[in-house]
Amino acid sequence: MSATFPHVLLDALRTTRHLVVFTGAGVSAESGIPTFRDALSGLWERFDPAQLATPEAFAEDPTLVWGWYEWRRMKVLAAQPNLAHHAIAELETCVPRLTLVTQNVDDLHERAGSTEVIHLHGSLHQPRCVACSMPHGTLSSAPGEPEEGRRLEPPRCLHCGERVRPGVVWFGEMLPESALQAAFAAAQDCDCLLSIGTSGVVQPAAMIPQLAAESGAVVAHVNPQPVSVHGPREFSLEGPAGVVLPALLDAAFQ
Ligand code: BV8
Ligand code: ZN
Repeated sequence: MSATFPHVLLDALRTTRHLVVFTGAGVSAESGIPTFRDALSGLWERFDPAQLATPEAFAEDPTLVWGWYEWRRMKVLAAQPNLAHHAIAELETCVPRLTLVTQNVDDLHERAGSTEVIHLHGSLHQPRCVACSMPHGTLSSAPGEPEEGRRLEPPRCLHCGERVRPGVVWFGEMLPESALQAAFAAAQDCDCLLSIGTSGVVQPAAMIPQLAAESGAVVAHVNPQPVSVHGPREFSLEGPAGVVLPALLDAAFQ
């Protein structure tokens, strides 16, 4: 993609002291991981994700919710990081300081080589006891056949016998305080922020790009859909992250 990028953005990347990269489900789309809205395809399509990703849903129907998360976890195990994840990992070597903040619960950033990843919404790979919160480490690590729509009985905590739950932040649950504070601090300190593959719907994560813009940072959104921008230092780069990000790195650093 020999696209031209705004000079304000290229200059900001070349001279940044502290860059924040903020990602949503769209950065994993080209790895074949359905975005949150698409995640309810097939047999789950009759459910609303915001209804299924809640403590109430798990309490009411643990086998349905656990089956959905195990299907998603198997898809992540079978997936590979895409060119966007690799470009973000490479960005770490191009700038003095990069803070990566993700809303995603997959580990594709880590598998692409990103060294520090702030997970605002937890991880599919950190199940814990619903009662005593003890981490449950013995989930199968082989990507099985992700059977869509299959109910699964969650394992039992080895410490207290209660059910194990996914290690994600559900709707209505607080985000991990330290992760949120670190993300807010980075957004207020940075001089450039790339927001990649997010619909900017879910709070409080969606505040991150706004905080950066209000602190004077240059902000660019990477999304196949146009993102509404405000002012001369905010940009919407339309296209898939796996195409736009490698081109942006080439334009800025080659
Ligand atoms: C909280 C983990 C406060 C789970 C997720 C009523 C009741 C209760 C709460 C609320 C309420 N109303 C509002 C709220 C707050 C609520 C909220 O924001 N709701 C929304 C729906 C309005 N927030 C919360 O509940 C949060 N907690 O507020 O607690 C509180 C206060 C006091 C006491 C107690 C609590 C917790 C929110 C965290 C929820 N967990 N994930 C799981 O994954 O199962 S959020 C989940 O959805 C994802 O993590 C993601 O962040 C979000 C959106 O998912 P998607 O839409 O799929 O992804 P994304 O937004 O990233 O969109 C995809 C984008 O990619 C699109 O724009 C698309 O165009 C683009 N794209 C596609 N392909 C590509 C691409 N981009 C680039 N390249 C491509 N190739
Ligand atoms: Zn327990």
